[in-house]
Amino acid sequence: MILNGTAASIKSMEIRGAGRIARAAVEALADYARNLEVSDADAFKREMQKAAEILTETRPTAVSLPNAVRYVMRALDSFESVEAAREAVLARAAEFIDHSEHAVERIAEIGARHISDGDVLLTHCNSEAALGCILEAHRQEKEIEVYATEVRPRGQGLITIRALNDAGIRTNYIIDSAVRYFINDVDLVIVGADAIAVNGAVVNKIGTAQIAHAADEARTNVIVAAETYKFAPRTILGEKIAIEERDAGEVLPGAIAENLPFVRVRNPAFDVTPAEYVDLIVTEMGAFPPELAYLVIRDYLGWKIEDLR
Ligand code: RUB
Repeated sequence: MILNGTAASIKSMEIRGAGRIARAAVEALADYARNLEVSDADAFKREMQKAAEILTETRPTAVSLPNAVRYVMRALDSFESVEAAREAVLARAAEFIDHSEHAVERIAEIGARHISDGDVLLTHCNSEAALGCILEAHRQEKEIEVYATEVRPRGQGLITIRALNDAGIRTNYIIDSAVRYFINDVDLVIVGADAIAVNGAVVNKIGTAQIAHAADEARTNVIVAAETYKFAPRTILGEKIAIEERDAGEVLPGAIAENLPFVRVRNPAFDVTPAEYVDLIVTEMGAFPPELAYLVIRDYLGWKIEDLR
């Protein structure tokens, strides 16, 4: 069974990026359901709930993870036998994965419309949704150039520049703190999201807020590419999105840190960009300003305030 392996890989970031995390968790849940041997339907539900918890506890910020797990687990709201429950879980898991893959493709198509021939783009971290838009614009033969950040401390920028290089896109690789230095050369910032709150605030890789602020000052537009399952329904009730703080050793090796008893390393993995610094959110349902986040949660995801209490 792949459940524990997937949970460990999400924690260690071998599997990373909000969309990939969601799909991997759903695949692990489906695999668990396929192999679960229990005598009755209640035991099936209990075991599935334990598996769902193991997966959702791996990383706290990407809301795609609980949203995806919840989507699959709704199969267990009502069922009559173990076999019926198993089938329902497998069907919903397949549906989610199919939806997710199509969503990323659709976002690429819609996002590419907002990239013009001759544009210089800047992206941060490694987002398959954001990168999808850039690659699609290139595929449409728009002449583009990209600035990609390094992304301390885990270096996800390296994955991004490899993909851009493989596509033959002219790319500038810069350290995170060089963004403001180059921002006047940039026409459009395009990033992904781990979560989007009801007020349109975007949670993404640490440093995104700083980049959006620099972009705002330079009058450079900021686009966020995100599937609808990254919207966080519970933020309607004022629930905050937890920001993961990772191990200090990712920033400063233990051997150095232990000689600095008065120094505490802080390592938040994400930050919050207020809606006022975001011009457009591109989802598989279309592109809209961040102020309309509530409509996605209510009309598209179908959450009502009653569901949240
Ligand atoms: C990844 C990150 C990405 C979003 C969106 O952080 O911040 O921008 O998850 O990615 P980490 P995608 O590397 O810590 O997981 O568009 O691929 O879902």
